[in-house]
Amino acid sequence: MKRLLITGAGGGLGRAMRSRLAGFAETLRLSDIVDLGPAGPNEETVVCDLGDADAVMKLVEGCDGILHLGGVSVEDKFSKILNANLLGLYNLYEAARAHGQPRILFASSNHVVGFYRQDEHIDVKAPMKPDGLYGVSKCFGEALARMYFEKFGQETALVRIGSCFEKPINHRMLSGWMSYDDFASLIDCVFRAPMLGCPIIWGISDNDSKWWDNSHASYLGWKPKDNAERFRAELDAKGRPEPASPAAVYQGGMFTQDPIFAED
Ligand code: NAI
Ligand code: 15L
Repeated sequence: MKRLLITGAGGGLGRAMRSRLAGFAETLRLSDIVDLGPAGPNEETVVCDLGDADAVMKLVEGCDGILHLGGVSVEDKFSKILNANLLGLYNLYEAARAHGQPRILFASSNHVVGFYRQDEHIDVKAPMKPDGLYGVSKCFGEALARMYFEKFGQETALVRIGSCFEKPINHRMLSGWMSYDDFASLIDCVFRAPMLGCPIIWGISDNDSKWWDNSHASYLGWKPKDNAERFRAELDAKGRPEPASPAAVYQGGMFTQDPIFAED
């Protein structure tokens, strides 16, 4: 690939992928609303608000692929979610349509199904049950991507990331954790696949405990290697959550308890 755009490059996943994807494309175009520091070899940095349509149009020009990580990543005021996750996503897809439809990996979230219980096993046919406005914005993102696929053939991988951190930090993440290395290998599979389409993919490692079934996406050849189970003893030593606590009941955990945040 000549040029891969990474939005949200200043965030947790963006920083973790920046180093892992260094050799993935001739040029990495890194973008965020925050300063990204000096560009390294083969890097370009662009400060850009996803809500700014003209800026996003320029940002996408000349890119062969887009790793879309940018946006509000937890529950927040609707105005913030509206700008970054709804308007921002529309701007991105319109820019992609204008610039040759580069393949997109959209960082969706487990919070589109956060109100399923942890004793339920679901696949991608399960109706959405978002657990807050943030989750709703990811439902919007998935629907928008699907519309651009059906109408224009724009390919997108809709990756419902569970919890992608260095390691799982609570018992809930023993099921939803995805290691950074497994995410990097998923990105590789998504952008190298001869045909992608618009699949929903659960972004999880090969954890012993699983709520989500990825068998429909086996054509991508993604084989996650890590397993959250090796952290169980460490987490047990810190104490288990109360069985009736939302952290132990819902797939979305404590996100199910967030209020609708008031605007200023
Ligand atoms: P993060 O919050 O660390 O990074 C998001 C980045 O987006 C930030 O650097 C922020 O400055 C940028 N951003 C926010 N509003 C923006 C705007 N209006 N214009 C341009 N950039 C803007 O989040 P993280 O953990 O790196 O997640 C990356 C993506 O993956 C997010 O879309 C998140 O919703 C999604 N995700 C992450 C999960 C995880 O476990 N890390 C789980 C599920 C989904
Ligand atoms: C998400 O969607 C968030 O972006 C991330 O910060 C985590 O909270 C993750 O879900 C999770 O559910 O653990």
